[in-house]
Amino acid sequence: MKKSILSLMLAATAAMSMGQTGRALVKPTARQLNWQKLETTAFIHFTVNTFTDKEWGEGTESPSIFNPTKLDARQWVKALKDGGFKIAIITAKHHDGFCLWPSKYTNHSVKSSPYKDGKGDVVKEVADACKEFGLKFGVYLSPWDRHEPSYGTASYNNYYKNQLRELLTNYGEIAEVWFDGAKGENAKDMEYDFKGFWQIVRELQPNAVMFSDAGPDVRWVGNEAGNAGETCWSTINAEGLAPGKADANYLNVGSENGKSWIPAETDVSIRPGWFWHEKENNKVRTPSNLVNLYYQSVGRNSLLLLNIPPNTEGLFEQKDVQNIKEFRNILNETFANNLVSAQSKQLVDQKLETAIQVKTNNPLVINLSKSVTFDRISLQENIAEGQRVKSFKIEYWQDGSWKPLATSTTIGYKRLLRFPSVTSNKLRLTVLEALAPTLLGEFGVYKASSRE
Ligand code: FUL
Repeated sequence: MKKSILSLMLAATAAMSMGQTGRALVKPTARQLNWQKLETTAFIHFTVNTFTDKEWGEGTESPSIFNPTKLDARQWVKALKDGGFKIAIITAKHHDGFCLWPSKYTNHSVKSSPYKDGKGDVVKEVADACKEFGLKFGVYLSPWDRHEPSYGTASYNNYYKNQLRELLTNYGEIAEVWFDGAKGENAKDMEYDFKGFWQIVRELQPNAVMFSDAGPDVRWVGNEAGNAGETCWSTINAEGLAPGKADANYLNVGSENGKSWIPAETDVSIRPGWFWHEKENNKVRTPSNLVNLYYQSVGRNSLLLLNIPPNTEGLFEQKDVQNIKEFRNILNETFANNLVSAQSKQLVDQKLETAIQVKTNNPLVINLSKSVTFDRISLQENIAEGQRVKSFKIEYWQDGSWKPLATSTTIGYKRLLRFPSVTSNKLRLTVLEALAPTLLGEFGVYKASSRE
């Protein structure tokens, strides 16, 4: 294409996306947008720790202890499917260095274990089950490795890259790669070649999102308690951030001035630990506790990454299975019936792209189907065009006047509001501050399930 036409087109696109501050709005890539819409994804923490009752292995564990005699990855993935989770991410290698697949580059793996007489491949079993049940598949490969002798030398980066290549070439489509920044205080000094790692992922799995404290695609939410920031921007300034070296409070909230689109992922476990411990069998989060996590993550412009750990037999416990199923049933019940009038077609068609433009300080009236009782509101921006809303309020019509209902900050992909029931036939939304005119993609009004 001629250079001048190209630059004209680029200038036009930039002008359309200009925020009120005169800065261009930052937007997600297609892979980030697709990932955000998944809402709920799952972690599966499983390794030698499951058998030693530890959270962090030492790296000295003998592979002979890894013997899950009833392992059934189909049971895991079927349970996740019933729980409405869209990706399953397996800890292919945790900090102890034990590999759940028969890596060519070490003997510290399933191939030296009694599991299937050393012929098993847990990563493959999970990948295959995901294909069967229609889930996406992801891998966690810990950079910190307490077993591998080359750890602490430059050649460890090659070891890690080789393993990454194995995982990214032999198991089909990978939706997410998890780069954990955790590292023990007494760990050997080691400069990881993250740039090199990330390049391999882009080359071998261009649709996969990469998670780390600093992105490049998805960032840590800053805690493991299931709490995205009340205000949560998908944009941050990533300069100076690195996996394991980021300010947790900053990651929790993000920044309206952020130059990079790196949305927050909320990772949290269904139990106190990430790995299975018998003593935690009576500490499994209840369905309503899990529903609360959904409000605190997805409902604050983040994504829920819930961990469910298999036990020493290689199975999810029944309690965990039941609770994630019930979690989904409750959400389905709460969000089954949008009470907004069907006349507001663009706001109820479940398509973010068909958005309504809302000017700041210009109330938008939303009619309900009739006079109804409700206690939940869901708002969504068309984030394909950036995240814009800084604050807004909602009022409801009662006895001939507008009454305050809720005031809140960011919306982004989704904002869920909970409040005591009110009865009304119309609402109005006023955007109080925004980086550019709001593109309101969806608006939902609901009466929560009594089981919440
Ligand atoms: C942390 C790890 O140290 C935990 O063991 C767990 O894997 C969690 C998801 O990330 O950084």
